[in-house]
Amino acid sequence: MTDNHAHTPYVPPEVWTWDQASGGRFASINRPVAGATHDKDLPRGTHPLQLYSLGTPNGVKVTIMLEELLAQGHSGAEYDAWLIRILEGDQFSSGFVGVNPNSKIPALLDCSGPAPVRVFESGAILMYLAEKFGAFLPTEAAPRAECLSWLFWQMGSAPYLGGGFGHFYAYAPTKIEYAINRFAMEVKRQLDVLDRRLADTPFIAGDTYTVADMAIWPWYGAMVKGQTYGAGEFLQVEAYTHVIRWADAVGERPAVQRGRMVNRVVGPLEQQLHERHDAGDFDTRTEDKLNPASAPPAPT
Ligand SMILES: N[C@@H](CCC(=O)N[C@@H](CS)C(=O)NCC(=O)O)C(=O)O
Repeated sequence: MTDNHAHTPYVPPEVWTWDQASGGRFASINRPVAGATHDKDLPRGTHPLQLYSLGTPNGVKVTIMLEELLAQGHSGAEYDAWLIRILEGDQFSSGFVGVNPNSKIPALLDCSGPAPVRVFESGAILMYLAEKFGAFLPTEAAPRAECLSWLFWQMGSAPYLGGGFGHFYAYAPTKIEYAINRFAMEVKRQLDVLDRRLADTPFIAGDTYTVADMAIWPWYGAMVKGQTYGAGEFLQVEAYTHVIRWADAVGERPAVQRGRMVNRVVGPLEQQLHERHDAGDFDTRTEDKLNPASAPPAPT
């Protein structure tokens, strides 16, 4: 008798039920309900802005913005960046859910006013900070519309790159040709959108560097540099030469290099700064903290 089970086509039942084990790599955190799983307050530092995040592309957008604001001299953008380990379920604490009912990083608490202001969704955080400090978002109607169009383009498009292509190409427990084809096509189309745009303008929104670049770079900049899902060759990313030129230019900015390190828990240790509470933290690398013997001698 042959086992045909693996080849039986899936027919959705009348009513969907949750089979946690089918969640693959993210089975431990994915669930079909919202809300907190445990009672725990968030830590609170001394700076006006409290960021609860992780160094994923969505998290990095915000730490780049904060580092850019500080580099421009906006001292009100001083921040504490706390690490939220999503694979361990930190995003389901009562404190985190209070700042983001959607339980996803990044989440920001602005404590500079009489009452704390919570902001969630990376695009909303970028816009909030841009408006608060009057930076990296044009104020005139036409360039502002262009910038916000690209910012919202990113928010709508990246889930096809991450949740669609990345999930089915790299993480799904089985390789499903239909799903990979569908999302590979969409990601290539999106990269072509950017490539055509960047053939005409140095930055995404035009002549100046804005929140649109900060939002798009961690996703699509990493993609064309072959750093995402091991899919550089599969998607032939070297074809998007204008995106690569822009990705390199953005990646050279010192604030981008700092922002990329914050709350980062993967890759070379010298590029990880698990929490950031002071501008000087960048000088004391995570590696030095984990292994004090490797740290340079303290200045006398
Ligand atoms: N649209 C959201 C997406 C945020 C998001 O997907 N965050 C992921 C990490 S990159 C997360 O926190 N996942 C945890 C979970 O799904 O439980 C944003 O841009 O802020």
